Amino acid sequence: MRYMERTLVLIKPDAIEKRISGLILDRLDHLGLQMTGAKVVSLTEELARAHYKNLEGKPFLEEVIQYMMGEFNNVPNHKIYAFVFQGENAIAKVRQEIGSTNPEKAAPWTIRGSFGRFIGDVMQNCVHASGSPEDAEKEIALWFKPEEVLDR
Ligand code: IDP
Ligand code: MG
Repeated sequence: MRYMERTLVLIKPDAIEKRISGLILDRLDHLGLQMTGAKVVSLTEELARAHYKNLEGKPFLEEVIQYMMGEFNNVPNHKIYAFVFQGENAIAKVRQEIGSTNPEKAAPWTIRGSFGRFIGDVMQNCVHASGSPEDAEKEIALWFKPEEVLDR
């Protein structure tokens, strides 16, 4: 069991457009983790590319960058909502609650299963959550200054 993990959660432009940020946070709240960071970010292409560096070479990378930049949704200012959650097994707990990457394959009761969809052939899956402790720490450092996250 992993203790006191931290994980980065992003609410993506499709979820902001649908006004379901509150619903998503409600589901995450029920996991019993501590929210230790929260902010509204105006996403730059530089940050989007740094965040998805591990997708380099994938055929859908440019589509994902456009999606994260809000080009497929009616959301001004390249807005993304970013959060840090902390607690025992935080990474697995959040990943389980958000469901599989592909919203059509995600279990129906998960966040992506409930609210994600394809618009044309663009996958819109509502949320990001870190996949491993190493990724989480890298991602939190990209999105948050140390003083913007409460101490462990
Ligand atoms: P994850 O978000 O579940 O960790 P990753 O494989 O890390 O999934 O991919 C990062 C993001 O890239 C996904 O959340 C999704 O927005 C996008 N993505 C992943 N696979 C595909 C795909 O096959 N087509 C289009 N977009 C994809
Ligand atoms: Mg991932």
